[in-house]
Amino acid sequence: MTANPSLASSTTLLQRAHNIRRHALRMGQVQGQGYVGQALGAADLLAVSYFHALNYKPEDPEWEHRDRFYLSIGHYAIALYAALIEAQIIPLDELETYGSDDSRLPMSGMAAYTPGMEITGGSLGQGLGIAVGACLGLKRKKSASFVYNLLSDGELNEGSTWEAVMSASHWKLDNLIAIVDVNNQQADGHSSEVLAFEPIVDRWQAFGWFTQRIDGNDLDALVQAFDAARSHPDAQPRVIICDTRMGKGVSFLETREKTHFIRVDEHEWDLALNNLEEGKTV
Ligand SMILES: Cc1ncc(C[n+]2csc(CCOP(=O)(O)OP(=O)(O)O)c2C)c(N)n1
Ligand SMILES: [Mg+2]
Repeated sequence: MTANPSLASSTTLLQRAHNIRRHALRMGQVQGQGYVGQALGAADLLAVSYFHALNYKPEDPEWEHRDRFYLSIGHYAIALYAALIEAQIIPLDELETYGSDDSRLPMSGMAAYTPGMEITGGSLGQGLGIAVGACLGLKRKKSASFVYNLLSDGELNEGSTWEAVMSASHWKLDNLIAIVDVNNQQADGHSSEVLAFEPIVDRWQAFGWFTQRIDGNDLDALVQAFDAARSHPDAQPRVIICDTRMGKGVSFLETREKTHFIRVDEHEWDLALNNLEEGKTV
């Protein structure tokens, strides 16, 4: 069931995810560079967040009763802008300003600049702690809103993340849904080699979280996991660990070795957009 019935439309989640990827590639093309691999990898979980799970009003991004989507990882801003554009919280033509002076879409996410960008990211490992505080506040207000926090596998290296993980179960925050994008990449190489994060499910469970692990590029699995996270009956926080593929949807980016920050030759952006269209299954 869609949390926000007003957003239910004939546009499928597959189409939404495809559009999110296209918007991200176009923004990458505008700047000639960017964290595009992450946006392509996270497009499916963003489509399910914004077109299945979250309750919000596109015309009123600060609506008090909205579900919050907190992006810990400021460098994933391009991914969130693409989703906010698809959700009509940001006008489509604004993507042409991405990363330029005076744009509302800076390369790192800034809450003060962008409608729908709830927190300022950048310093990794802060988002989940902010989400814990927000969940406590919402509970005091007897709000029915959920807080979603998208964090990266690189953020599992941060002690502050685990402090927040522990606090969330102490406070029985059943209004908190963490989504971990496990792309096994970070700036210095493969996440599992920089600092091993397995057994990731056992670890979150041991901290008292309702834990699911899925293929984060499988829309059906995402829908089921988001539904289960929302409806889970016990008074505990929820986490959805999503294994995703960097560059998903563009074959030559999927197989590229170093994808943390992508620079591609000018003509390759069109190739990437064409490749995305060719692989379209809707
Ligand atoms: C506290 C902190 N330490 C270091 C950095 C520098 N930094 C920026 S992105 C990044 C990689 C983080 O891993 P992840 O988010 O998993 O990378 P991705 O999947 O996007 O490649 C690092 C170390 C930072 N922003 N904040
Ligand atoms: Mg990563």
